[in-house]
Amino acid sequence: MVSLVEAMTGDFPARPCLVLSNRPEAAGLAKAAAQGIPTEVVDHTEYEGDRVAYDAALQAVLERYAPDVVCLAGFMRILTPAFTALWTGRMLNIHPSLLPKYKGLHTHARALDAGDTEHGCTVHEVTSELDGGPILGQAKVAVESGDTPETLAAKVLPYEHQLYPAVLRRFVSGDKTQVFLP
Ligand code: NHR
Repeated sequence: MVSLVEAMTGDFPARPCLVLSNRPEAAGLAKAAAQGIPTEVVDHTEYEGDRVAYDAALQAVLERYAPDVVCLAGFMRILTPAFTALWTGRMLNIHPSLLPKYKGLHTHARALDAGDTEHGCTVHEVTSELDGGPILGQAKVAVESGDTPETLAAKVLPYEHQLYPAVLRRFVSGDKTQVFLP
């Protein structure tokens, strides 16, 4: 999130209008506020597992800020099909694997367990299919002997910070061709 916000200056064809979290304690909220960006929280624990009601509350907040594009960045609540349908073609996510490999959680451990020699991250459009929307960009890293889920996560993270702004820049310019890094 911070990498996206920091990229959105000068000739970047977008500006941040809101940082929204499901967790009141999320560190990103204070970081966004420090940059002068409005913040909101919609706390999923107040919805007792009612995902439809939760997503309706998210939508109500988003409508007040009227973003053109929503970027998920570490947002860990599965979104309902009714909600994703409202944002088709306008919502992106960054996922820590080379999709279509390892949709869902614990991606670094799964890449290691599979003996993969390369791993990375993917920016994709969000659809009702979890981590299954159109791929907009990927960055690859080599898996080395001795890597653990933690070292692999630390290797992928800087690429996430590079890839997401690069994809967003292209995407908001109307260009959906894929970005590949390095
Ligand atoms: N929602 C839809 N409909 N489609 C996608 O592609 C989505 C999505 C919501 C989040 C991010 C994704 C990731 O980058 C994302 C993509 C959370 C889970 C998950 O299992 C899975 C994938 C992603 C994010 N969430 C659990 C849940 O019950 C909670 C897990 C937790 O709190 O740690 O929502 O990986």
